[in-house]
Amino acid sequence: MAEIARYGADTPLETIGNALEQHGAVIVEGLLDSSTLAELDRDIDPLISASNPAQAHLNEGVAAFFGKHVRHLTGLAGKSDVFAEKVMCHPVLLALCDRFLLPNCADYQLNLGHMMDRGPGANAQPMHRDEDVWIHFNRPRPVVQLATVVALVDFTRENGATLVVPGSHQWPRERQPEASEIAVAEMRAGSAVIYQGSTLHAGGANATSDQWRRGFHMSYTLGWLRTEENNVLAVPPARARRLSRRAQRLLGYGVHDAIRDNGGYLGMVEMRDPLDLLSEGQL
Ligand SMILES: O=C(O)CCC(=O)C(=O)O
Ligand SMILES: [Fe+2]
Repeated sequence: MAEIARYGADTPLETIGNALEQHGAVIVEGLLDSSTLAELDRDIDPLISASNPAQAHLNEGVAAFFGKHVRHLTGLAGKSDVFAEKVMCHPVLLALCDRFLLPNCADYQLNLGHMMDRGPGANAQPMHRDEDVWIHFNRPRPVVQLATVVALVDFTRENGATLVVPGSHQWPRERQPEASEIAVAEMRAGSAVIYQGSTLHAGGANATSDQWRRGFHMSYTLGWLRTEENNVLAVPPARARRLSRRAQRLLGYGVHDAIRDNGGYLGMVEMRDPLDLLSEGQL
């Protein structure tokens, strides 16, 4: 049975990054401490109970991918400041983004910040690569995405821990994993499985447990690519104003300034950086 390399959150980032580069996935144990988990629960509990697992989806493909047993909470940075500051801006996640994404852009951004509460009866998702959302971007291509599933409860094989195929970020696209090549990201609440956008993975089946498997599914991408969630609408200026400048930048309020690389200036308003307009009260 395949295994995912595991490290404590205080392991040197170079070691974690090297494993992520080599295997396409790592587990970081203890990324969030128990007091942060409790703060997140306080923000999330009242919202998730209003979420309907049988909600309508964008189209039949998306509906089949998620199924009818999963409660969703999207645009999390606009719903929980704790998520925005302590999860989205987590120093381990951002250090890994510096290493994997920054060589290919002037600044990276959040792609999506989504909570899935995968209930009893949830089927396994099909194996997929998250970066396939940018299907029109031909290969070979640089690393475009770093993704993570952060466990908010203990993830077990029974309750549908994320399935990951170590090494598959380097496989030819048509290669399918054998059962023995699929690892199960069993981990304690507060730990995270971090993987490249090109690594095969899937939410596991919650077939035999009576627990909701609650986790954040979030990812970061290059600052010049369109994001899955429209973060400046999910976190409009009135809400974004109270967040740190780092969080605002990750949400796409900052311009993507590639002038120093002989490129251009993306995302401006009134020919200025929206971050400055936000701090001056003009947005
Ligand atoms: O929740 C999980 O374990 C994985 C979710 C996932 O891969 C996705 O929704 O793209
Ligand atoms: Fe995925």
